[in-house]
Amino acid sequence: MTARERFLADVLDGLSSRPRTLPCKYLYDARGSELFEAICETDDYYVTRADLALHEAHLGRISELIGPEAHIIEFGSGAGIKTRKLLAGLERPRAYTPIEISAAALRASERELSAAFPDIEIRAVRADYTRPIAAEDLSLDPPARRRVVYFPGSTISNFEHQDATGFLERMGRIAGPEGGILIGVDLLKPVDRLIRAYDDSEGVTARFNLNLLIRLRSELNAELELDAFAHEARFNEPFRRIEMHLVARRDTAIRLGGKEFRLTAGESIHTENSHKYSAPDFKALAATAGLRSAEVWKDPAKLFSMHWLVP
Ligand code: AVI
Repeated sequence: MTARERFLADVLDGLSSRPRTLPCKYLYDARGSELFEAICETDDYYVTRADLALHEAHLGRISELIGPEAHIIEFGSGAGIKTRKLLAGLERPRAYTPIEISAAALRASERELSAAFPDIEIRAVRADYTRPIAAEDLSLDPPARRRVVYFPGSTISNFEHQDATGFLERMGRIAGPEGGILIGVDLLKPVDRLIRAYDDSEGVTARFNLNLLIRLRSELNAELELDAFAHEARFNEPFRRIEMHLVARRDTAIRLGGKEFRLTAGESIHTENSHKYSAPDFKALAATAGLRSAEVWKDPAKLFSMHWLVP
């Protein structure tokens, strides 16, 4: 199956189901990734700034825990400022492996980090980190003293609990018995603050969400009226998560792949979940994956957390 066929099959599947859904991974084409970066710059989306402030506040202790000559394996491209801070703050890191599906992002990360850290072996792996990674892609000869899986930014929030457990288990296997996982997790907080972060006043998150419909038109030849949909951020109390929806402003239809999907006014297409965890909630989730949260840090404003998970 080609990537386009997979995309079409997933969209047909999601639009046929009730409630209607679209997988959040399709939010991140080149334009979507640009818009996500713009979201991180908005005043309302506090996550990225809080994550950075956390790194600044606790890097000394993080470095002490990780110790010298570690192999840092990042799930994601890692050219960002947090990775640089981490690598600069560690004691003689042995190697750094970014795992990233986008060849362009991976090349940029490899180029920039090799220039910034000439003494660290940079071993980029082009792969979808949500799927199993070949063991030989991660092995070093001789092996590093310890492996650390690094996953900042709270992307774990976008996984359903069951998938998050499976993903954490896989990270645990990669880190191994001597290793650890350094993972960013956005904290539960008052709903109005969360809604503002996912429906920012500049409208960037709205454009990010609506970009998914633009993709359906340009890549799958869908017929739809873009102005018939509005971005909405909702807090789902029982699931403790922010949900992004595309809500029909009026009765409308989407036609694609020989099918017609009729939406009545107010009906929504659910496009993303972002789960929010208190520190004990995330500890409990990690425990379901056989991992112990040995230390938790928060940024000075207590908006964001990072856990050090060990087997
Ligand atoms: C990538 N991820 C951690 C973001 C989040 O906060 O859940 C995605 C996002 N969606 C809308 N705004 C940000």
